[in-house]
Amino acid sequence: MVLRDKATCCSRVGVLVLFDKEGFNNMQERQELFRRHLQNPIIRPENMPYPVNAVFNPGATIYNGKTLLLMRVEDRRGISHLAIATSSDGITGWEIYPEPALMPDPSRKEEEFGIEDPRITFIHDLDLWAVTYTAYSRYGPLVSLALTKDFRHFERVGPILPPENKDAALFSEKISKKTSSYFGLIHRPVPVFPGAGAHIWMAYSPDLRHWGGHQVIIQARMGAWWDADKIGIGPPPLKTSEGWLVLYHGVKRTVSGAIYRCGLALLDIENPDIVIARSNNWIFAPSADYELIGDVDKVVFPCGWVAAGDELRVYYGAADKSIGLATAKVSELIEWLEKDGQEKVL
Ligand code: BMA
Repeated sequence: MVLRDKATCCSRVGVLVLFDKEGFNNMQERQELFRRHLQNPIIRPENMPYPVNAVFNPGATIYNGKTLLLMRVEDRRGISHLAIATSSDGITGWEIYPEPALMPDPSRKEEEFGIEDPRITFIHDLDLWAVTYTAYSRYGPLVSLALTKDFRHFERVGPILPPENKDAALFSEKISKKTSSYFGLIHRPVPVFPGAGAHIWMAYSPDLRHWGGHQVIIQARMGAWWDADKIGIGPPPLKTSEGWLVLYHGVKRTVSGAIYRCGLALLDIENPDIVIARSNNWIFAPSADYELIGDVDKVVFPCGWVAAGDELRVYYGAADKSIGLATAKVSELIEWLEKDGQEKVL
């Protein structure tokens, strides 16, 4: 029998390396292709410089050479705003700005109950960052947009898609269609039509303000599937040599509540309406204590990732309470998707 001593990461018979030198757990997660950081959750409510209930679901980007997280912070009324944390290596030494970055605007009806779940995209053509987020109005949640060049001043464009709609993320580059090129947006409307389902849609715009060309690109599956109840994009699509890589969450309702897990899809680089592959199995699911137990149990909810070459750092909300970090290799994800992904699912 191999006796493991977890504290020293060694077995008494031979050597069993549980953790690699950067402190990521190498066992088990292999199967899911994501490696959680040992110090997860990397940011918790008690790390905030003012009292909050939860800090979770962050957007992510590189700004001024540092990793910047735009985090959803839920205050002790239950209303969310956005706050910033930065780190030189994207893993440790997080510095949290003393003041919130973006508060719900009291003059905007659509932000009455807060602003949530930001996704950050650097738009090359405009040389600025676009932040899509959920504005929580009494008429339902909708998609709003803000633009920034420095993460201190934000130009609020306001609502770009009416309720109920959330989980929206922009493409970093314009997409050519016939004679013109357009900004691309993935979003997730929820129709009231019975049985219509909550699927991932594509939309296009000439100016980031007016959106059309809406169509379903990835459907929630049915029955017992892990992504049968509803699906929504996580971080903005990542441009790779094989296509736009999409990490999306899928929800399954059970008698003990919903489970939020993640899967992958690959969209055609020229025409992202075309799904090249989509995972059958989920690749990331709640399993650590901080993902299983929180304000909403059994939730992993990524909204941001940062790629450095092949290395991908994924930032996710854990059980609607804190922020986790997991890493993956882009090449491994695509290789796996080629094996596990069924082609053309619609
Ligand atoms: C979704 C969003 C997320 C949240 C998740 C799990 O609908 O509201 O902000 O993390 O549910 O509660």
